[in-house]
This record gives sequence, structure tokens and C-alpha cells, in this order.
Amino acid sequence: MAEDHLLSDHSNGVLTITLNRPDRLNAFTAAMTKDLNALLDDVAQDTAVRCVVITGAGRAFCAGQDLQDRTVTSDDDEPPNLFESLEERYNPIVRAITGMPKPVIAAVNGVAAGAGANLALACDLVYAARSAKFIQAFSKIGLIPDSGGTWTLPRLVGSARAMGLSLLAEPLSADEAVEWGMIWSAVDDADLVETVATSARTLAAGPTLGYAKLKELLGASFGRLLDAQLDAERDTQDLLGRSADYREGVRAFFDKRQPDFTGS
Ligand code: T3D
Repeated sequence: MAEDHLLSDHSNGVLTITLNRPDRLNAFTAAMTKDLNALLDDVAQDTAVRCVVITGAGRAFCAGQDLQDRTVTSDDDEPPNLFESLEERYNPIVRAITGMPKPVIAAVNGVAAGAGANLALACDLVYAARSAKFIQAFSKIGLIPDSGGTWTLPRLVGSARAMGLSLLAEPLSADEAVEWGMIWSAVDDADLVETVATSARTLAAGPTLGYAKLKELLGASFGRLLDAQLDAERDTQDLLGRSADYREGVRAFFDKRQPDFTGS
């Protein structure tokens, strides 16, 4: 990485990406989102990486767009090009995470606000430290939840809660987020790193091709009728039934041992 606003560490099939601007609560600059997109593209291709973890340095996960890059303080300032920002920076990140052919875990170590919150919610599993908070901060600055927020939130928590979170921009605690079905798990702050590491190691040793197909199926399910989804399940199972991991999984079952999945 040319700059240190992103850190990446690859160990045992797990690639951990750390958003690293702690003095700005890991808010995104243009350069940081550009590098994050490039890194996610690389990781998607890298078969040695079988699980991705995204977390933040310091006391925050991510405070969304760096508002210091949005100089609209004087009436003479040209408005920033937010079309371009979403099209070229934020939307590709969300597409890269959801389209990543392997599990992506968000380890939400502290406050997650704006695009930072919705980037976390785009991940496949969200673990949060108990002290973390999720804030749809957008309405405080006259915007709407982006980075998939208007799509993800109603699906995760229902329309009423999605609307409340978005209109009021109030913090939601990690425990409430679990209770609402918005995230997978809240753990004591001191346990977050180890809990996520254990989960990531398990997923990295799992049937990666099957996980990729699971992501595709669940992601597409809201846009399909049951009949079409049944067809998609049939076709996917047909494919997976020919995979090395299926063969290994069934053999391991009869051998009464843990399967040694290769991800193919
Ligand atoms: O613009 C586009 O491209 C469109 C896309 C938009 C996507 C978005 O994400 S829009 C939403 C942008 N984010 C926000 O509006 C959140 C702004 N931050 C906050 O509301 C609060 O900082 C938090 C609730 C996240 C945390 O509050 P708190 O009290 O724990 O910390 P703090 O004191 O507010 O922040 C600590 C420092 O980080 C502070 O700097 P200082 O005073 O110590 O020099 C603060 O200014 C800075 N900081 C926090 N968030 C941002 C930020 N600096 C720049 N941009 C930020 N988003």
C-alpha cells in the first residue's frame, strides 16, 4: 500500500483489512476508497485468500466520508460531485464486498457512521464490540443513507426501523443491533479480535465455492419468486455436487473426521 490509510495482513487464508486513519475515526478520503477498491478487486481474484475481515484502527470502525474533503462552508463553494463519489468510490466497494466469492466479516470495533455503517452492513457477518454504535448519520447533513443503506436496512430490520434509524440518525448500540437482527453478534470489547479471528479461520477452512454460491443465492432471493429460487437452488446444488469439497465433505462424514476443504 503506497499510503498507510489501509493496512492489510494475510495469514492462513484470512486477509484482514484495517481502515487506518484513527485521528479522523477512519473517515474515507478519495485516495483511501480508491485503494480499498483496488485491494478488494485483488483479494477477489486471490484464491489463497478464503475469508476477508474488515476492521478499523483506534476507537472507531469508520465515520464514513471525510467531511473535511467537502468544503461547502462558503456559498461560493462549488457543490461536490456526489454522483461521481458514489459511482466511482462507494458503490464499487459495496459491489466488491457483496460480490466477493468468499465470506467477508466486519469486525466493528467502535462507532460506524454514515458510509462506514453501511459498508459494515454490506458484509456477510458483522461482529461488533459491545461499545460500538451504528449511526445512519446522513440526515444530519441533509443526505440519504447510501452505500446500500436504503436497500440493506429495510431487509435487515424492517421498514419501520429502517425509517427511524435514517430519519433520526440516532446511535444504535451493538446489543440493540443484534436484537433487531441487523448484525450477527455483539461481544465484549476485549473479545472482539479473538472471536473474529476464530470465525475467520473457520470460514477460511470452509467450502469456499459453496460459500460463494450461498452469497449469490441469498443476495438474489429478494428479487425472485420462490419458483425461480428453487430453480436456482437446483442448478447450484447440481454444480456443487460435482465439487471437490462436496466429495471431501461426504467422505469426512463417513470417516468421522473433520473435512479438509480446498475451496474448490
Ligand atoms: O460525500 C460524499 O462523497 C457522499 C457520500 C457520503 C457518505 C457518508 O458517509 S456521509 C456521512 C459522513 N459522516 C458523518 O456525517 C459522521 C460525522 N461524524 C460524527 O457524527 C461523529 O464524529 C461520530 C458520531 C462518528 C463520533 O462522534 P465522537 O463524539 O465519538 O467523535 P468526534 O469528536 O465527533 O470525532 C473525533 C474526531 O474525528 C474529530 O476531529 P477533532 O475535533 O478531534 O479534530 C472529528 O471532527 C473527526 N471526524 C469524525 N467523523 C469525521 C471526522 N472528520 C472528518 N470526517 C468525518 N466523517
